[in-house]
Amino acid sequence: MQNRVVILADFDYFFAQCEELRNPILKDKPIVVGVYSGRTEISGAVSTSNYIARKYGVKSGMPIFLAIRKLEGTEAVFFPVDHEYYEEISDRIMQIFRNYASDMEQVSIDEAYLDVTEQVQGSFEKAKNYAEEIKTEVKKQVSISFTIGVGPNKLVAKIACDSQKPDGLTIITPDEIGCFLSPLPVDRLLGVGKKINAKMDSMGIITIDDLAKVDIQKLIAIFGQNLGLYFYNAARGIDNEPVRESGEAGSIGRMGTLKEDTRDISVIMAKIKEQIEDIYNEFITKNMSFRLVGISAVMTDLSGKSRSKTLDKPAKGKETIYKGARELFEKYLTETERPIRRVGVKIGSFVKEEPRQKQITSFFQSS
Ligand code: DGT
Ligand code: CA
Ligand code: CA
Repeated sequence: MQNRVVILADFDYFFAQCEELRNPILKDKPIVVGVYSGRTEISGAVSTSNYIARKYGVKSGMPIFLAIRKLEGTEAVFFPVDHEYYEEISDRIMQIFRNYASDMEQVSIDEAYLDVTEQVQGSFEKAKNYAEEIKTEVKKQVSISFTIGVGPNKLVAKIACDSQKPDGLTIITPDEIGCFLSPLPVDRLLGVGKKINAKMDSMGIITIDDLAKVDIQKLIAIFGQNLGLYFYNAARGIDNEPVRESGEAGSIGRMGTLKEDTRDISVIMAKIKEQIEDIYNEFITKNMSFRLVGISAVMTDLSGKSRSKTLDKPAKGKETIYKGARELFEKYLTETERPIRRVGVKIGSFVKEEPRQKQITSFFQSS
């Protein structure tokens, strides 16, 4: 079998970079984005900050008053989190990613895996140019920088990505996995949180190489069958999890900008119809039915709304998506007077005809 080529893209200092994008004049100043609890003007926590603010010691999760103290005497600017705006930018980038990958799995608002095996014919050399091309295209269209990790699977791509930020590009070929992983601390592996890290520490397991030297029976005895086996493989950079579109959200959706702002249902549905074609092509490969149809709309002031409906029984047809989306848009248009700029449609609540394969992430729920 040909080896896979998997990319993980992680947007740099994402919320703060979005604020830079909308206020370019602030680019050279420390920028902090925070969740304000509202009790006092400065109570709350730092969500993220740009790299200039990080130089002064600002970190995610830190109380805002502490960030203010660290940035005293600078021209630092503070923003409240504007999730809708960040999501809008994230959606635009994810949409571009889709054109570059056979499969894309969005992990969070600022992270996605891309399976590009076919696009680069399994070649890591080609993957380097390809990754650069994606970065350039996103910079051109959205002006956001991000970091890419490339590896033969998701596990290696993720650790590669984390190893050099911001605006990084790290490629780990199958031959390099051993040297790359060995010296890293075990908590760089997904699934090694505080508790497990402490446990491993007490067993003298500090690096991934230490972990790779532990007997599989011992790992299973200590961490259980699933997790033990996972650690055994992870320490060797083995991971067969596919890049799958439905991801955590368990839905397939598309979002796009209308040619012009409108409230005309036929214009909206023409766009939605294109998106349904796309969604449907992806959906039929899954051997599943869906129970949910949803729409979203972004208005001219960039405010956004979503609506969805649950079907009486699981469905498989394109027409059902179209009919459901049309119903939802018709109803939605009676609720607002503003023109719509962007529209999207999704299906979800999948019911599979065969039992689902257990996903790695389900092992971690108890840790
Ligand atoms: P990076 O990737 O190191 O350049 O920086 P970010 O800011 O993109 O960090 P990342 O990828 O860990 O997180 C993505 C977004 O999630 C980030 O822009 C804000 C949010 N976030 C991260 N950590 C925290 C946190 O501790 N609290 C809150 N409220 N939000 C967070
Ligand atoms: Ca990030
Ligand atoms: Ca991230």
